Amino acid sequence: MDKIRTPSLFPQRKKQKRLHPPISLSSCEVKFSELVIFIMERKMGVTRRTFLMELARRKGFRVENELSDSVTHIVAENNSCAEVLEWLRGHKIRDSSRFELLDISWFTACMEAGKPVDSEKKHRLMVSQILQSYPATSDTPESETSSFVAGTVSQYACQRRTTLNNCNKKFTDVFEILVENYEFRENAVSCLAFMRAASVLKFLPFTIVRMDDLEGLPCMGSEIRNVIEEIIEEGESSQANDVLTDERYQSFKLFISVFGVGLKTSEKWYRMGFRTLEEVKADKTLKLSRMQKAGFLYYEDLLSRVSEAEADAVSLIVKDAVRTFLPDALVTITGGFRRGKKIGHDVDFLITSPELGQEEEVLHKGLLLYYDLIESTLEQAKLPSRKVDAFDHFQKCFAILKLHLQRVDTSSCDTSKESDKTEVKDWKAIRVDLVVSPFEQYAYALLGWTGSRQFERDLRRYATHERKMMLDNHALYDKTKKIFLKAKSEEEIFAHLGLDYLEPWERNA
Ligand code: DCT
Ligand code: MG
Repeated sequence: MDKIRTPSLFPQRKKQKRLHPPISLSSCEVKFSELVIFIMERKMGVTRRTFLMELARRKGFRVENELSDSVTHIVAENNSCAEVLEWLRGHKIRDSSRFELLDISWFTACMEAGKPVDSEKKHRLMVSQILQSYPATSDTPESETSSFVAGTVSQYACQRRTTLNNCNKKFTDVFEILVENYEFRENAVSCLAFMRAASVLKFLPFTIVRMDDLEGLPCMGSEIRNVIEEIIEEGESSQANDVLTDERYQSFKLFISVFGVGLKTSEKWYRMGFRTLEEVKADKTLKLSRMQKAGFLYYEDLLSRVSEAEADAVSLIVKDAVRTFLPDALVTITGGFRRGKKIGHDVDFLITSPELGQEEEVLHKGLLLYYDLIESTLEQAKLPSRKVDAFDHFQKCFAILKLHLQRVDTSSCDTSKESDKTEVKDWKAIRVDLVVSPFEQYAYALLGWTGSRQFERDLRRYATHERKMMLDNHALYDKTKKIFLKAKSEEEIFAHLGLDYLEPWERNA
């Protein structure tokens, strides 16, 4: 219940008589400099707006006459979020994410309190996620803007437009630590619960500031709520802090940071008493796989993550190399970079061609520092796999590519004798995944390899539970009609599933 009685405090129609003498901005001391308010005149009128501005200034708030760059809070009365966004667009402002868009009820609460109050959900002008992150253009139909209703948030990530604009990072970062730890301890139930909850929080167009904000949202069980509550109240999670100092977590985290080391090997090394990578490397009796040897050899480079510029450079090389052998090949970047991420742990590619046959040649000698080729098992594939996390049957190659960096500036050391001996490393090892798909499965492969993982999981779960269909990276099977549904594009697959199309950058669940 909103207990604030707006009319009694601020008459909608102010009488001509001024309640207070006009106060100039300079005569009021700004007490709350952390926020800068702009009050919209639209539907409010000049007189009421002037009155409210003066009142706020007298109470120590900073209120701007114009919508300047410093404005942080926009207050509107009797305007929907869509109307405010439209008005902003009219003022050449396309990115509304730098403002809090608030109803007059928030302003009223501040005036009553005599200080800024946290904006609650009821105060915020909400809009669907797509418009929060990708401000509408003037030709976006009004119908696309809608109020945020928690009860309508789907439990499936494939029905939520999730961009990289995460308002709840402080919660999801903690959840990621807990998820990892549950993974290391093979607690699949809690692992999944926190992954799903993190995905819902990433979707929200606002920051959770109180427990009430969770009302109506899916995937918010008591285990999740307890963690959120502690973060709201204490600013941190004791559970996550415990995990971060846990010996098993720390060791596993180190071990899996080596390319080729998964949970099984980590478990083994931990049981053998190893706690650091130095200890592992020092044990000469240990048999490392080829992949793990490469992982240790290029450890620093692989740990340093891949930038967008590096991914672009790798993309050129891969396209060039692939087209040497398959001139009409289609090479598409997938994974995180296709979803708009600026950084990744690898670069993923999907390769197809109307005439396949020589795909092994993709493994251009001299280009790859390491590769592990996994032959296609397509002939074994029948119905789409029932397993949500199952591997597909495509021929794929987990590789490490030698990326030559721009010429390194050696001018400072070219006269010293020492420098002659110092080899300047002018390349970086980059993890690359190459997946080769038959032409007719390309759309399914692209959808499957674009991710995110949570998006893929929920897409399959949705197909199974809501549509009685089976989906994997190769095909979609309708169990009722007993037919495979063909698709030439991702859009067609979404349509087969009866889902609204989500762009790759809206799949960051
Ligand atoms: N994928 C999947 N299930 C898996 C592994 C991968 O659905 N078990 C899909 C989703 C993403 C894509 O393959 C590429 O995988 P990653 O490279 O691991 O993920 P990413 O989103 O590209 O993230 P990163 O930036 O860390 O590479
Ligand atoms: Mg990737």
